[in-house]
Amino acid sequence: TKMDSHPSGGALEKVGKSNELDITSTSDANSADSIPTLAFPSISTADFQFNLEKASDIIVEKVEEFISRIGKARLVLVDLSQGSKILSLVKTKAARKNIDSNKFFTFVGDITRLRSQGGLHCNVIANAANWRLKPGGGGVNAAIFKAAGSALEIATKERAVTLSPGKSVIVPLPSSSLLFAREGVTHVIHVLGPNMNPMRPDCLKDDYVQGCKILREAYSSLFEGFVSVVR
Ligand code: AR6
Repeated sequence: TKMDSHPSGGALEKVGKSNELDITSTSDANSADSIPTLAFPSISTADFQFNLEKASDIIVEKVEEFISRIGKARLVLVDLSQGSKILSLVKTKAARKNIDSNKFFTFVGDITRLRSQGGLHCNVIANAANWRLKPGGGGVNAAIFKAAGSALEIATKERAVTLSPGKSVIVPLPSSSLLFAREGVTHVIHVLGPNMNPMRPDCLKDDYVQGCKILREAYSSLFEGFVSVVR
């Protein structure tokens, strides 16, 4: 496993064998821009306090399950910091399973600034949402609603008013949204993961049998949604 510094400043962490094609090479920059790409945060592992070892197993398992169904498209797990524990766990486990690092990799950056700051165009981004599908609350949800502006709130309300754990909803982003204009994001997929935080609604206490089942459902629903967008 190696880590490359991305031409545009972001850090691209590659998973897989080191002799694989380097997708960061500048000659690929234009063609790479048109590859349908889903950027997603690690669902439930910050505010919702889901165990990182278990979550990383589920992410890699679900990526492996869906990777053959996404054609030329790519899946990218994103987190804010270079020291992200979930990124390093997933990177190691994906490499161990020989998952194609051109189709799945990890990336350090703000999910609302992937193209403008990281040089990585992702036409679809996932949100770790809350059950009310409302802005705020911190984490990636607050960042995405803030960056997208009221256009996302309005478009979300047209699709759904609440979300159950393990489910997702695809929201086409109006071109009036800054996330569309600046980042080239055409769809936001809201996902509600299992909550293990006693301070938040629907806490599962320490029930990881239920928790893992719901997290698997959440990723299946997210990746199915992405497949339906790119098809
Ligand atoms: N860009 C990329 N990754 C991010 C960003 C960002 N801007 N912000 C956070 N992360 P969390 P959850 C990472 O807490 O655990 C909200 O209040 C973060 O480091 O956003 O599913 C909602 O309203 C972590 O790896 O989501 C819900 O109530 C991952 O995103 C609740 O939090 C998910 O962290 C959902 O909690």
